[in-house]
Amino acid sequence: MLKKISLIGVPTDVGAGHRGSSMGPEALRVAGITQMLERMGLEVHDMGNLHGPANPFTKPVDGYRHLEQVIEWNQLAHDAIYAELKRGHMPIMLGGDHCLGAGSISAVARHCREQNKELRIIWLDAHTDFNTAEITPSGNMHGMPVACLFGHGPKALVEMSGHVPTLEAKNIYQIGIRSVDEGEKHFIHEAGIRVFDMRYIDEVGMRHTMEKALEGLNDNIHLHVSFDVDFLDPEIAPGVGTTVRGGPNYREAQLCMEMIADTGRMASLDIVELNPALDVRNLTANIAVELVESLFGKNTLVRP
Ligand code: 5AB
Ligand code: MN
Ligand code: MN
Ligand code: MN
Repeated sequence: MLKKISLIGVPTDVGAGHRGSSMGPEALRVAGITQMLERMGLEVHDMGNLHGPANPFTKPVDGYRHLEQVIEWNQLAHDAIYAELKRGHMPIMLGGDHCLGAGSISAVARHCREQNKELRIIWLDAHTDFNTAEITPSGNMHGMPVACLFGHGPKALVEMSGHVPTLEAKNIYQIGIRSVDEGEKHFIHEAGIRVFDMRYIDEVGMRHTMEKALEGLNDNIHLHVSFDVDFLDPEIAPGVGTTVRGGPNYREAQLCMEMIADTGRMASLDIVELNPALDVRNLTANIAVELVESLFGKNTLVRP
């Protein structure tokens, strides 16, 4: 694991239906993300927040809400993350809504291609985020980043990594899924994405699920975690715009993070969709920071 961390705040909610995830970066800082990482022995560079367009809060046009602003924020995130990877730092994107997954992951993919590395994405989310302008029920672009990475979406986002499509089915595992729109179902199936939904986790448990998702990792694989906070059950994480009942509980989420930590291979991370305007005393931000602590190996004991 890289020892130098760069925190990149991307304070926007242009891709979401609710206002407020733009306050996510600051809430994570208030919850002590920097101090926690330093306690874990890491060198932390807080790059501050990126500056982009305001949220016009207008209606969707041709299936996209705030397309222009979404593209601009994604380009900013892409450039910042790519620059940190290039200088050997591990970027942690503090979102911001999940439309930023397109910018972030396209930067990671571009870096991997240059380094001749394979990419594996662990997508932790209640949603598959595989909508397009044609099938979206909302026009909100935080429901579209995975489709963009698979080559379906606005040209500027689809082409951001310099290679279309940015991802193929072999590059991504989705975990915790429990809300998929009708149109997305067909599309996800067609794309062949491995989706470990809550039904699967109920049936076989988080341990087996993560064993599958992390199987076959080696030195040549860059592991990226895209952590949409609505992955968590809303009972423990109410501070998100799109809550869906029946997510992983505290211990299941911890186990998920601990098993990722055990691989020692996480090389970039997004923390997205935290909405402080909907939170209770910064509870969700605190839980997110605790889980990220586990992601960095807090509970990894030297076993006999
Ligand atoms: B999130 C929904 N599928 O497209 C849509 O939180 C919700 O980044 C998207 O996963 C949720 O509007 C996007 C209904
Ligand atoms: Mn998401
Ligand atoms: Mn989600
Ligand atoms: Mn959401």
